Amino acid sequence: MLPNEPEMSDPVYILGGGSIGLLLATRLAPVTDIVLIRRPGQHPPRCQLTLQEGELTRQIAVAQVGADALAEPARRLIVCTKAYDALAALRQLGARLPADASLLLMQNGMSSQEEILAAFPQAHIHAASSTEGAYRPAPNRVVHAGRGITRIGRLQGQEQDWAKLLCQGGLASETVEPIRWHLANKLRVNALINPLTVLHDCRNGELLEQPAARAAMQRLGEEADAVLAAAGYRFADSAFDQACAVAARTADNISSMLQDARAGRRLELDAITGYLLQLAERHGVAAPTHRALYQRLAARA
Ligand code: KPL
Repeated sequence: MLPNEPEMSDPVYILGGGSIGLLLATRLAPVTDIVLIRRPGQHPPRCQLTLQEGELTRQIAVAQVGADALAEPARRLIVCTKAYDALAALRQLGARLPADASLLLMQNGMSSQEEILAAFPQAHIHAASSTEGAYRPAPNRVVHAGRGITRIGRLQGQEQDWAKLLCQGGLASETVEPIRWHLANKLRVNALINPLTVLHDCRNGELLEQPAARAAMQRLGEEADAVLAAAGYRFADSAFDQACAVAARTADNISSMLQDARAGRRLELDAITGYLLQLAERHGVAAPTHRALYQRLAARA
């Protein structure tokens, strides 16, 4: 083992107590030592979390600490904040985040991963693209609404078997290569579905039924195909076909962006549409429909 390499006996810290943070905390606590890092402030040393899946409900006790009160270095850390909070939340850990920590990034979109790679050049960084469906109806309660798969791959540093850990916790997970392709594949789906569900205030499946929404999805798809192809990504299907398939499969879902909009939270617009627009600019490809949608939703926020 290298001098500061994390040991499997190091606790796994989970940064962020949103739906994915609570899902991972409740699934992993029975198989490893977990510490949930909450917002700065006073928190009792343990919390009782409730995990609900269908009719089944389980109570799981998990250690917790405020981000400003961490006593030990977080050598293995799963980052579960919103994309726009991820870098600031990591910086807030200060000296409690060793330079060579092992990080697993769970964020949507593709912008926060790039920022974190640049800010922590010595860290061992993996990213995940997950299709698990979860929501948090109360601060200590998570509903595992839809089983999915979490694909994990290395972005920088040494390989770590995060997928094995998730599998031990009962979550389907696999190691993939290259993870950037999987992130881009999810990005194109999110860029076609999520902002439109906010604009039309509708469930994913309704996008397929409303002619105006479907036509917008098609235009967004053509632009996304051109941008991602210019950036070097190759896919067997079009963004439109892929997004239609996902919208049909998740027809009853309220997209994560619409959930944020309804709860009055900031939208992950920069990480998704904003990132696609950055790529478009970098490669000189026009993406007027994405730009108009970005401007409309940014103004609304
Ligand atoms: O990832 C999603 C999201 O809501 O963010 C989709 C795939 C659109 C499912 O709702």
